[in-house]
Amino acid sequence: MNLFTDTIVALATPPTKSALAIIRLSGPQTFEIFSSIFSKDLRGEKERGVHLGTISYLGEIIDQAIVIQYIEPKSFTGENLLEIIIHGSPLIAQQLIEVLITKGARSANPGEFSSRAYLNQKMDLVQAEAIHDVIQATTIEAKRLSLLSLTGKTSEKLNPIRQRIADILSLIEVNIDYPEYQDIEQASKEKIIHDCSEIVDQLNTLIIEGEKGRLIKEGIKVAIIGKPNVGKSSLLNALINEEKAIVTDIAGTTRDVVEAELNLQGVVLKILDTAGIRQTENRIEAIGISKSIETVKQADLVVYVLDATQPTKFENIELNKILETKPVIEVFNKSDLVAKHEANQLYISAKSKDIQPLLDTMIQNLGIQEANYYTPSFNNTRQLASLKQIREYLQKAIEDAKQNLTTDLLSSSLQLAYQEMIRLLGLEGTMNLEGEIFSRFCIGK
Ligand SMILES: Nc1nc2c(ncn2[C@@H]2O[C@H](COP(=O)(O)OP(=O)(O)O)[C@@H](O)[C@H]2O)c(=O)[nH]1
Ligand SMILES: [Mg+2]
Repeated sequence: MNLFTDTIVALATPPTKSALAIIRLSGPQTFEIFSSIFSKDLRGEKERGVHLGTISYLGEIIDQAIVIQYIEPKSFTGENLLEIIIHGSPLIAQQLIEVLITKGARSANPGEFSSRAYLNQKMDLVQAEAIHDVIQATTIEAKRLSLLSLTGKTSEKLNPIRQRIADILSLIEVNIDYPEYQDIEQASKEKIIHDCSEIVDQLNTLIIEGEKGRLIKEGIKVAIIGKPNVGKSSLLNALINEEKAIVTDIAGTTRDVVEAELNLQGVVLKILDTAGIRQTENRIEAIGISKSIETVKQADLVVYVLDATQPTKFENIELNKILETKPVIEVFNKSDLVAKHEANQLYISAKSKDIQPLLDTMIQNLGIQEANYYTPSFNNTRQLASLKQIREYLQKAIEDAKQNLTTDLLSSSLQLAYQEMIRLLGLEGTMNLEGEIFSRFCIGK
């Protein structure tokens, strides 16, 4: 079953001094290569096991090691695989890898163990992508979502949809290929419209869940903007509870964008404090202001700070245009200085760190519910683009059915939807439409 004829080796742990290090060796010659330098012959083993022994080469002991032996196909890569646990010295690791290469292994490329796992069908593409995400996650919530994908829970969510598309397609195929079988339900256009619409609804849900998952996984950029001296830098400091940005009563103090990170209920917010917007003759300040505008362009969410004692907005045509395209939260700062609060306005005092109303609004704005932290979701750009593509094919099928076009045409849109679903999971080589359709009908000859 194995696709690869070469055996690869790599250090699986960081190349620094530590208690232990792990070297992975995978491929058809794994046991042969390793047994030639190990005190125990692992070639005849039939079961997964752990072995303690000595590794030596040309009369020199390299290290004492514990070796976990995995026998194909029951391993991460689906191949014969060893995880060699040695003492955590970069020198030993280097020496051992060199000897393994001398003995016939090849240095693995980045991600090659995972790609072998995928190509040997130990996991689909969504699972393979999640390995990287699990390692990269900086919050428990992001890690949890990635683990759901890694264990296949996300991929499973496509099964019912895929089967339904195949159901509709088989119905159409049967009607095209075997018109004489009267007892088989006629694939009426109404039924196609009805079923496809239901699938589109399910896809909509998956897409919304995926977008939320993406926020949890990747975080969002929040730009704090406003006129000079309204308290933007004070707000950044209050948000992260640290005196990171310089706060003064001199307008025009902040000139470069100041960044800080905040974990807001599991979502990483990258907060960007910007230079206040106003007309200025000062060249350095002017550069700061154009940087503010660039920052707003990149932001996913904008917090527009106004001074509650004189809540006037800045005039900047370019920036105002950009703001029309962004979610903006308007907030009145320095609430401690005003007695009267306008209705329906958000009041905070950055100076006294009284900013809870803003935090609540930000959470609302993200639209993330408790359930999103536990819902498996297709949450990277590739996966979301693929879901949207599937939805587009189905919408096309619905449109064509409504216009009473031929079932051939509907069939081709649905087939494209099905293929895209397989592409999303990266299962092009293993799954095919014909197999799925014709396995469900027993039509005789
Ligand atoms: N009373 C009061 N003063 C504030 C508040 N927030 C900021 N300030 C003051 O307003 C001035 C400008 O603050 P700063 O954060 O530098 O404003 P920025 O120019 O918008 O970044 C400073 O003197 C702050 O102490 C607030 O909530 N209440
Ligand atoms: Mg400032």
